[in-house]
Amino acid sequence: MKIVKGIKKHKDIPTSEKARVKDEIPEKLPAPAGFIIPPVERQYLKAVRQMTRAGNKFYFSDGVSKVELNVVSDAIIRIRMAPKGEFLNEFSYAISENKFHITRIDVSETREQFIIATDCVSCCISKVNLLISFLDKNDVVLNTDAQPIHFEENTQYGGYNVFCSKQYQKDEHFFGLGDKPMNLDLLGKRLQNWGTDAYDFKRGTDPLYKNIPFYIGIHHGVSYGIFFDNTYRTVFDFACQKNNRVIFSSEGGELLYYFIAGPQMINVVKRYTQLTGAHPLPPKWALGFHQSRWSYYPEKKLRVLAKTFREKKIPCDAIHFDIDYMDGFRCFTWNKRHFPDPKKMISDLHKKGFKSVAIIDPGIKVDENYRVFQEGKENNYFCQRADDYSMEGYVWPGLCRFPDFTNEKVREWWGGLFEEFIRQGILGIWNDMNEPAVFGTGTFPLDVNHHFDGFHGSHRKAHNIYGMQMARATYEGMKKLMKNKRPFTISRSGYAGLQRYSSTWTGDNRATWDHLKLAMLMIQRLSMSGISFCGSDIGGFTGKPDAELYIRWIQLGVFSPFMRVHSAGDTRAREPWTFGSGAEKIVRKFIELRYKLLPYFYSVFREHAHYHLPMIRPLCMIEQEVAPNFQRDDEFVYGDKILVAPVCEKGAKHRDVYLPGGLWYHYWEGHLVEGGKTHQVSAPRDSMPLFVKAGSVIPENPVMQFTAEIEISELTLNIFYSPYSVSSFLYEDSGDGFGYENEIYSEKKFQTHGGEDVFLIRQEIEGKYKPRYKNYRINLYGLPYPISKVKVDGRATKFRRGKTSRSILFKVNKNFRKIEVAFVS
Ligand code: MIG
Repeated sequence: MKIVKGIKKHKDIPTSEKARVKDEIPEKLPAPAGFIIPPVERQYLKAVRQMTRAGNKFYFSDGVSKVELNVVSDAIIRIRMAPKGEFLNEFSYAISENKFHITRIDVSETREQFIIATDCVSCCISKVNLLISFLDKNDVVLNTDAQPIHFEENTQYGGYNVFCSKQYQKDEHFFGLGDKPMNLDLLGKRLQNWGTDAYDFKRGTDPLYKNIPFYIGIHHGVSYGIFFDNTYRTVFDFACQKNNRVIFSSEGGELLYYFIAGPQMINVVKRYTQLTGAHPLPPKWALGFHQSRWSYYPEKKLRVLAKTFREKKIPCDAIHFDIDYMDGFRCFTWNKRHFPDPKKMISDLHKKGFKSVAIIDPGIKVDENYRVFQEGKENNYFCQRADDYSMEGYVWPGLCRFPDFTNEKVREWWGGLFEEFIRQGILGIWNDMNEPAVFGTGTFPLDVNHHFDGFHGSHRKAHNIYGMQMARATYEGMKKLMKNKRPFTISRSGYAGLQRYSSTWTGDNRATWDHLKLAMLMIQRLSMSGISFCGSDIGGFTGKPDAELYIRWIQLGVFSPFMRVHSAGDTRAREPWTFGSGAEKIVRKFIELRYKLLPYFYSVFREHAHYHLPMIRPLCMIEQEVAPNFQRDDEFVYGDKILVAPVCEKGAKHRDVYLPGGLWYHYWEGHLVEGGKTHQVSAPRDSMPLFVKAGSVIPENPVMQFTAEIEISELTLNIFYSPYSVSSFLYEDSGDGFGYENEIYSEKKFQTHGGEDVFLIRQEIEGKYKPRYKNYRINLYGLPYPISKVKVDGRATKFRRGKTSRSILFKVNKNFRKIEVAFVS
C-alpha cells in the first residue's frame, strides 16, 4: 500500500480516533436480526393471476410484475413490463404523432391462454408462465417468447436490467439495426447500441454511430418487426450465444417493444416508419451532388473549386464547410482571416448554383469572451455532472461544455443560434460528433444529468438520443428561421426517429474496396431501418483511393439517396478531376446520370416522405419468398423500378446480377432480360449494371449543372414495354418550400398495359401544382411488334423511330389521359 506522506497508517491512530474513523466510514451495515435482503437475481414473470382491460390496453399481472399489451393498430401491438407493477411515465423520443386505425379487437380465453386478436395478428399470453406469442391470420407463429420476460435489479444505478428472450425459428433471418458494418443478414450476430465515434471503423466494428433498436425477422416467407423503444445501451443477440434464442436486453428503462406484423417486409418497414416518422421532403438541390472535404479553406480555394466544377461542366449543387471555417473551432463563428466576408462568398457561390452547408459540433469552447459560451453558461444550458459542476470535456476547440439537447429550452436556444448563418445564406447544417464524442474519454461520464424533456435521467439514459436531439434542435431552429424554405440537415448519430429531423452519412470510412462494399451494405441497412436519406463518404474518408475505386464509389453514390464526396484533409484530394482526364470523363458521366434521374429520385423521396416506403430496397425485400435473396445483399432496387448492381471488386470487368422475377431492361443498351435468374453482366469501368423493370415509366431531366439551372421546356418519359400491367409514379413540386402541404404538388400515376394488339399508357394527375413545361417527350422501348399508329386521347399522333428498331419517340401534351400504341396486326 502506498502511504501518502503526513497521513498516519491506520494502526498508528489512537484507539479513540479509530472509533471515530469507523463511525464515519461504516463497514457493511449488518441487517437487523431476522431481516433477509434478497440476493440480486434474475426474476422471471410467473403465472398470470389477473387480466384487466382499459380500452385498447390489457394488463396481465403475476402478483408482482405487470405486462401491458397495447393494441396500437391492426398490425402493431406494444408490449411493456413493469417489474414491480409500476409502469414508468409514458414518454418516447422515437414515436411520431401518427394515429392508427384499429378495425376490431377480439378478446378470448382458453384454459391455457388469453388471446387478443386484431384483423391481422393474434397475440397469445399463456396463463401458466406469461409467455407471449404473435401469430398471423393463418396461425403461423411469427414470434414467440422462449422464456418469460425477465429482469434483475440494478443495485448500482437503480432500475432494472431487462431481458426478452425469443425462440429462434427454423431458417429465420434478421435485418435492420441501423448502421452496422457487416452483411445484411444478422443471423449469428450479437450487437449493441451505444453511439460511438468509431473513427476508422472496420467490417464488424460494433457499436457504431447510430442506435436503432429495430429489427426485422423473416421465416417461412413471413416477415415481422420488433422495435425495442429503449434509449439505454441495448444488446441484440440473434442466435449467437444460444443458437435457439434471439435475445434483446437493456441496462435500464422499460422492457417495451412494438411488434409489427407484415407479412411483407416492405410493410413492416412502412409501419415502423409510420410509427417513428419519415424524412420530410428535402429541398430538391439536396438530392444533387455535394462536394466536401475537411476542410476547404481559405475562401479562394472554395472559389477555385466552384469555378472548376462549372468550367469542367461537372454538375454540383452543394459545397460543405468543415470545421476549419470556424474561429478556433468555436461553433457559429467564422475565421475572419480565411473568410473575411462570408455573406458575400456564400452569395457568390449561390449565384453559380452552389448551396453552402456548414458543419456544427456540440462542444462549445469554454471561453468567457465567446457569446455562445456565455449564454449557455448564464442560462444553465450545459450538461451538469451529478454533483456540483458542469460536465467538461476536450474536443476540437479544447475544453468544452455541451448543451443538453434533451431540454426544450436548450433546443430553442440552439435553433436560434443559426440566425446569422441563415442570414448569410447557409442552407444546410451538418451535425457532427453528436454520439456525443469526447477526446480521450470517448463520451460523457455516465453520471451526467439530462433534462430528458421532464423525464430526467443520467447519461446512461440520454446517451443514445443525444445526437438525435441535437439534429432536432438544428432542424427545428432552421425551419423557423428559414421561413418558407426546407432545411437540409445531416447528422452522424441518431436514435430511431432521427429521420424526422435529418439525413445521415455512414461516418469515417476508409478508401478500400471492402469499405465500398460496407457503404453499399450500410445504405441498404439504414434504409430498412427507417433512415433512407443516407450516403457514405464517396472515395473513403481516410486512405488513398485510386481512380478505379473512386469511380466505382461515385457509381454507388449516384444511387445513394445522399450523394457526397468527403475526405480527411491529410489525404489525397478527391475532386472529380483528381484522378486524370480518363477518370474525370467517367465521373462526369455518372454525376450527369444522377441529374438525369433526379425527377425519379425526387418521386421516390416523396414515396418515402408521404407513403413511408423505404427508398432503397434490398432484394430480400423485393422478393422475400426467394430464400437465396437473404444473402444477395450486393445489389438493391432504388424505389421499385431501378435495379442497381454496384461493382465493388477491384479490376472487375463484369459481375453477376440476379434479377428478381419478371422482365427487366438493360439500362444502357435497352434490351430485354429475363428475371428470376442470375446473369453475368459486363461492367467495364465506365459502366455499371443497371436494370429497369419492364412496364416502368422513368422520368428524365436533361443534364444540368445544378438542380434549378434550367426551366425545362419538356420532360422526357422513358417507357419500357411489358406484357403485363405496371404502375409508375411521378411527383413534382416547386422543389422547395412547404406548398406541398397545401396540395401545391403534382402526383402523376402512369399505368402501362401491354397486350398483343396495343400498348396502353394511362395517366392520372392529382394536386394543384402545374409544372411549366408543356409536353412530354416519350421514348418507348422494347416494342414487340411494328407500330401501325399512335393515338393520344383518341387522336392520331406522329411518331418517329428511335435509335433501335424496337423503339419509337413522340411528343404529347403533359395532360394526356390515354396513349394507345397500336401494333401492326
Ligand atoms: O474528429 O470535422 O466524421 O466527416 O470531416 C473528426 C472533421 C471530426 C468527423 C467527421 C468527419 C469530419 C471530421 N469530424
